[in-house]
Amino acid sequence: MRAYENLLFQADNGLGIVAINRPGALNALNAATICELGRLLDELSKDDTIKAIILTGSGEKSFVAGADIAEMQAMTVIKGRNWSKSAQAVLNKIENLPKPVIAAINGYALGGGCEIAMACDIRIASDKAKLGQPEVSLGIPPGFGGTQRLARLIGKGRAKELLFTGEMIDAPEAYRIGLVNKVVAPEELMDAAKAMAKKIMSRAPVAVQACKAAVNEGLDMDLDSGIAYEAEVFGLCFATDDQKEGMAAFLEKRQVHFSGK
Ligand code: DAK
Repeated sequence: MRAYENLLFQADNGLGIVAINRPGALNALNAATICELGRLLDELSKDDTIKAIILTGSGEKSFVAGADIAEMQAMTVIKGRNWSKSAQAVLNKIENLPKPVIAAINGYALGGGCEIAMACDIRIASDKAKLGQPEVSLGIPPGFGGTQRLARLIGKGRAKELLFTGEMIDAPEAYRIGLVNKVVAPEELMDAAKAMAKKIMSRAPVAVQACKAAVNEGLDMDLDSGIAYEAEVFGLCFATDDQKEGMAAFLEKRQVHFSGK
């Protein structure tokens, strides 16, 4: 694994733990960090020893406080467009990674930070976390897919309220409206994220991958097409050893041992 300037990486028994690490800027995303994150995700995607990923922010105060405003302010149109394209590609990478990605939201998840959390499969937040899309206060709309993913996650009306007001909400409110899956005490955050990842890692990896693909692809289709897509991935799983093992273990009343094949 290469060294990264603005990311910390740790492998823990098949779990890849990635922390965005720009302590002087509350982990705000500059172009270099986005670029590093893209490279690390490519490596993790190909690394068969890594089965699931936790994405968090380093320190106690912030997950990611958004895109780096100082860097953005000075952007030219061309630089802005290039940055926009590479940044959106990185979020798509998270969303489409063939492995589960859990966001452990340890503090501020604002603007691009909230958007990066929404690109993850599951969000667990510390009860100190604050989430929001404050871009309208800076004269811009969200640019990392926030208008799209937020509305899909919490519905049109609530998404518009958060987007139009730019207000931050606390973790219990984020849980109430379905923006995060779970809220825990700050000192329990990483354990809760690891427990969730380990539970998922104990299931058949190809089946989990099939669920991820079917939910992601299906949400962009009409119901009939989504159901047809589900039938395809369902059928494909009958070509795996894990389908045979899973069903045999149930019928033989023994513990299951998935190979990931
Ligand atoms: N960018 C750069 N620096 C930041 C930052 C940010 N987003 N957030 C915080 N910092 C820096 C502060 O400037 C400060 O630096 P120093 O003054 O110490 O050098 C340091 O981090 C500590 O911050 P504060 O002193 O402000 O800390 P407080 O506890 O008082 O306040 C806060 C914490 C999170 C409430 C506050 O820092 C804040 O409001 N930060 C900005 C939050 C924000 O507006 N985020 C949204 C940014 S816009 C795009 C894709 C995505 C985007 C845009 C385009 N394309 C693909 C085109 C995304 C846009 C955004 O995310």
